Amino acid sequence: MAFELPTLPYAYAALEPHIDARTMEIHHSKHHQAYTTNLNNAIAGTDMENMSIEDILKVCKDKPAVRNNGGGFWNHNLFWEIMAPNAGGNLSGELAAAIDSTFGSYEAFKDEFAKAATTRFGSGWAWLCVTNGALEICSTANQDNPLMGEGCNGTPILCLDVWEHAYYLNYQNRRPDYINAFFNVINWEVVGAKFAAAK
Ligand code: MN3
Repeated sequence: MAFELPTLPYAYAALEPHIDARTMEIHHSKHHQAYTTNLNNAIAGTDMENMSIEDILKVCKDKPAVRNNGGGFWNHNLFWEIMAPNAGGNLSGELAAAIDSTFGSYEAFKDEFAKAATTRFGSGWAWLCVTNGALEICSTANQDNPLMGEGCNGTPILCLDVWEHAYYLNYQNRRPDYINAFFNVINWEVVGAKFAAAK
């Protein structure tokens, strides 16, 4: 049972002008495909072949090929899912209330998440997690993620890829501009459902 590259739930151009079509195409069809293929190769013939990806992430820390490619596979699955065209801004309900009570306001949450994404040195991810029922922001290096016990060690409900391959074609060295644009494509409906399930 091999892992498969998921089909994007929208067209490559759907997130423009915030994330350009060429970046999306290369990111999904080349980068994410490579993580998927290399994960399958790394677990072939091992006990991990019949495990869920979440279970694999819990036990792969001393297996670099599985850690890097399993993380890459899982992280991008979440990343595509929590974005949508014409999204952003529609934050309401339980998650909105939790963001207000945890961070003070949506703007304060935005600042803290952007700071985690901006200050991650080199390649990695920024996360919003549910840790013991509470919201928490963190970042991780490379393709590590909180399910491995890295960062805030909780259940990720929102993530942002800050590897250069995620933004360099359109934004070059301007990572803060890419981070700012990301808030226009967050699918809060999906993130809210993940919050409800995780807390
Ligand atoms: Mn990536």
